[in-house]
Amino acid sequence: MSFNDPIEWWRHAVTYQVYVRSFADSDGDGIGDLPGITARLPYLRDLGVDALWITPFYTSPQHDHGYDVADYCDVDPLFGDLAAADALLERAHELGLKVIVDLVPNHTSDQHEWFRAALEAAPGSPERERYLFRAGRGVDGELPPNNWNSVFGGPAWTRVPDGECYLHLFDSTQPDLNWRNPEVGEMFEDVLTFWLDRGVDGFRVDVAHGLFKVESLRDQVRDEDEERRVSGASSTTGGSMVERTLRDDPMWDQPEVHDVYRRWHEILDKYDGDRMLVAEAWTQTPESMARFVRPDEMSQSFNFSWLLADWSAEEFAEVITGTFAALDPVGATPTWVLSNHDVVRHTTRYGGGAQGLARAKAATLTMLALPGSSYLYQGEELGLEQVEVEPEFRQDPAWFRTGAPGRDGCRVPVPWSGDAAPFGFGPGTGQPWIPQPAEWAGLHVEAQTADPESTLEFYRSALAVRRTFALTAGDDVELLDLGPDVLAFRRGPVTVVLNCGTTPVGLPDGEVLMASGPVDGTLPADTAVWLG
Ligand code: TEU
Repeated sequence: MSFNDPIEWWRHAVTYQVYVRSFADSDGDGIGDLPGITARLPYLRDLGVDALWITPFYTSPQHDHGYDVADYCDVDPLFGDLAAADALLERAHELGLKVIVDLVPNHTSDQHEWFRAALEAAPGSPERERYLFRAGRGVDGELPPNNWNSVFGGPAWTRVPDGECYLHLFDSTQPDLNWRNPEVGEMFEDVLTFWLDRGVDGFRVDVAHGLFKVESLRDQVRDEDEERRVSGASSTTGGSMVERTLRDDPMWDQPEVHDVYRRWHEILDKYDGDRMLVAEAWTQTPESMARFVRPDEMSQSFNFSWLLADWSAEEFAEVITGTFAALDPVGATPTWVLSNHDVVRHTTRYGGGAQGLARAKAATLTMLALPGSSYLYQGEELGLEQVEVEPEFRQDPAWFRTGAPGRDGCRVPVPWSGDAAPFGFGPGTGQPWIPQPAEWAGLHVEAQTADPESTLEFYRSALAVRRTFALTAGDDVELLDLGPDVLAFRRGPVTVVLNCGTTPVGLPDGEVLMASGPVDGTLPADTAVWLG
């Protein structure tokens, strides 16, 4: 369990994810924007994070809140303009914060000039070759070209008036690009250069595992088809070999994608200051995640395994050993994440209420002690829970395609101050795009600041204490056996103990550096501690 490469800033960074439309609104239209972020940068500096990742703010019809990009080299007027982006970068750098922006290379918006040209052009034209247009099946081409489904529900194909269909692994307003066409790669190299020249420190690469599809676009073999299961893959997890049955994924994680990241690595290398790439790749195994972070590819890949694990000391231990086992051979540093804009907030995943919050803080404290880089999602430092959003306010394309509630509940605008909504999210009384719960009056930044019992002050303290050892404690993690419901490990001088059971457990010797809840001699249930 170690990695020995020279220390670039991102290897040990804590990065705070800003969901742009829900962080801070400068102009009172109820939607967050770039000047809003800039005004709140001192808050992030004081929180103690090293970097921020900002979700897409480019020109977009906002069918998937910016993950449907119409112009990769401009700012949507909702969020500001290029001058506002430059001002944000300049202020962040003045404050010592790095800035990671989102790059969406798997698909464009249907309003991108390329897709509009493709619709106007004929089947077989060069314009259509930038996307994945195919004839439908069936007598009149009325059936989709294959059986793939959209991640957001329903078929992954939409038919255009001349009868051809185009592929969209997400919403029908997000047509997938044809990465086998060199024009596509050239376009994105220009986009990278455009933002690198403006001073961004890195890119979070959306759907990094999706760019290439199996060339034949063959059907996916599904469990319910009972035709074939792809099995036999195995992996070292928790020290033992376990059999895994993998999904057949002809649309994801194709080997060709790695050439793209090798080229991008070379582009970033031409710039100063350790610019970085972090993959959002929902791969099926830690081993496939590790392929994205080979030395000549990306810097990091989000490690979603903890986020997908249940509240269980055993599962958490498997996540840690599995992660190191996969990354060690490629020499990459791990990343850790518990919440983001696509998943139910971890307070709520762990049961909500007082227990959910206690567990969320305990998990966060445990994560922050591990070597590598951690990602926080806006609002988790306030202990916010997932919100039940009324149907009339839901905007997630998954909601429109399937009727499932979707992801809006973790995207409710951040409460900053005051007695009533918008809780300082924007000026005046203009309401945010999703209503904030009234009880957030007691949870906002102002209410929690300087209260030693608050979640916010817990995060501030934890990040401050982390700084005292993050760079010096080394990268070796030794798991300790303190009983079946306890996750315990030693990293250099720091011992970390997390009690996932229901009764208090005894603590090893050591001074309490930081605890996620009250500790006196023993460690209560749902609590974690750092001992020095
Ligand atoms: O998400 C990619 C993705 O695969 C997710 O949709 C994921 O499978 C799902 O949310 C798990 O719950 C990225 C962005 O993070 C997401 O917000 C976008 O909607 C999506 O890409 C399309 O660009």
